[in-house]
Amino acid sequence: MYTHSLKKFDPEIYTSIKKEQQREEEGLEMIPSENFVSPAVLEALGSVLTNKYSEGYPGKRYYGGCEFIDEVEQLAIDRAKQIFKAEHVNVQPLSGAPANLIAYSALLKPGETILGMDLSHGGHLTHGHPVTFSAGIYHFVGYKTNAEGKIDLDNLRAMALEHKPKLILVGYSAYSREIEYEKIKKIADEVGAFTMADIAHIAGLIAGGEMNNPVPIFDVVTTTTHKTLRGPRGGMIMCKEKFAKAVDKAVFPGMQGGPHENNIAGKAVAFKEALEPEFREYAKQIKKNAKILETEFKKFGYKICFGGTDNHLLLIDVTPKGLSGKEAQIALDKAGITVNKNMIPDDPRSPMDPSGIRLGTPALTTRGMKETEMKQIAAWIEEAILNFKDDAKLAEIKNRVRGLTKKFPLYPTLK
Ligand code: DSN
Repeated sequence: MYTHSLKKFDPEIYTSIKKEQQREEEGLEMIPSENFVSPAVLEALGSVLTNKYSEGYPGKRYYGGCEFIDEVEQLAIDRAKQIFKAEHVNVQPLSGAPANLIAYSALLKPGETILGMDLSHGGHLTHGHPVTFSAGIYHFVGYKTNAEGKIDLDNLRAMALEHKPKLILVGYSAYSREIEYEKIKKIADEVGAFTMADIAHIAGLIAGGEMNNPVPIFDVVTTTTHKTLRGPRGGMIMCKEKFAKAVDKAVFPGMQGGPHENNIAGKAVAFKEALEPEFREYAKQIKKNAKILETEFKKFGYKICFGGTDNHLLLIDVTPKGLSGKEAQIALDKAGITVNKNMIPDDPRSPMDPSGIRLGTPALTTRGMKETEMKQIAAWIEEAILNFKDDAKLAEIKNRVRGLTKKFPLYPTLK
C-alpha cells in the first residue's frame, strides 16, 4: 500500500527537516530547556505506535488491541518509578504545561490558593501568570527570591501563614539554585497545604544523582521528559500512592483523551538510558560545564542572577554591557549560538525585550563538550555581545562555531 518516502512525496517538509538537522549540527544549542535525543528515542517516536488509540491505563483500556501498548506503557512507568523512587507515575501527560494544569485539578477546587514563584524570579508561566487559563481558575500568590538571589524560607513561611494556600509550588524554569524540599514540606505541613514540585528543568540532574530529589518528599511532582532528562517532548506526573487515583482521573478522562503511545515508548527508552551509569557522568558534566561558564562570565564582569548556578543554567543580566536581552539573543543567533532572552528578577524592561539572557549546558554536554570548549564558548559569547552591531564579526564567530561543532558530530548515523 504505502510506497512513497518522505523525501520523494513531500520534498518541502523533507527539506525543512534536513535544514533544521543542519542547524542543530552546526550551531551551539544553549537554550537550557533543549537537548538532543538519542537515535533510539527517535526510532521509538517514529514507530507504528502512533497509530493506536488506548484510552485508559495498562490492563484497563477502553479499546481492544492494546496488549503491546500495555507492555510499552508499563515499562515506561516502572522505569520512571525506579529512577525517581516514585510511588505512582502517570506517563500520559502530553507536555509540561498540561501536566501542571492536570496536577492542580487533581489536588484543588476552583478558587483555592496556590503559592508559587513569581515568573521574573524564575517561575514558569503555568505557575500563576495572569495570562494563563489556570490563573483564571485558581488564586495564585507569588513569592520571590531575596536580594542574595535565594529563596527566603522565612518569607515563604510568613506568606504561607498569611495566605493559607492549599498548595505550595516549587520548581522553576530560570532559577539556578538548589531547592530545600524538606524545609518547604515542613512549612506546607504547618499550614495544611499540599506540596508540588515542577522539576521539568532539572529532572535529568535529579535522575543522575546531581540534585535533591523531591519525589519521596512531596505530594505531587510534575516534569517534562525532554529537557535535562533527554527524552522525547512530553510530560509526566509522579505522586504519593494516596493521590494516584485523583491524578490518573485528572489525566484521563479529566483533561486528555488518547495517550500518544509512540511518545510514551520514547519516554521508556530515554528512562532506560537514564538508568545507565553513563547518564550519571552526563549529569555531573552538565553541572561542571555550567560552573565553568559561571566562572568565565564573572571574569568578564557579568551579573549572574541568583549569584551563580547549582544546576544546568545561568540567567545573566546583559544590560551593563550596553544592550538588551533581545539584542544579545539576536547577535548570538548571528554567531551560531542559540540562547533565549529572559526576564531577570523584577525586570524593569518588557518580556519581549527583557534585560537578560538564559543559557545552559545540557545540549552541548550531550555532544561531548567539556571544560575546554566551555571556556572557548564563553569567550565567543563575550566577543559577540561586545560586537553586537558588527555583522561581519558575528559571521566570523559563526565560522569558528562551525569549526568547533564539526569536531562533535551530533547524528552521524542519521541520513
Ligand atoms: N519552554 C520551557 C523553557 O524553556 O523553560 C518551559 O516551558
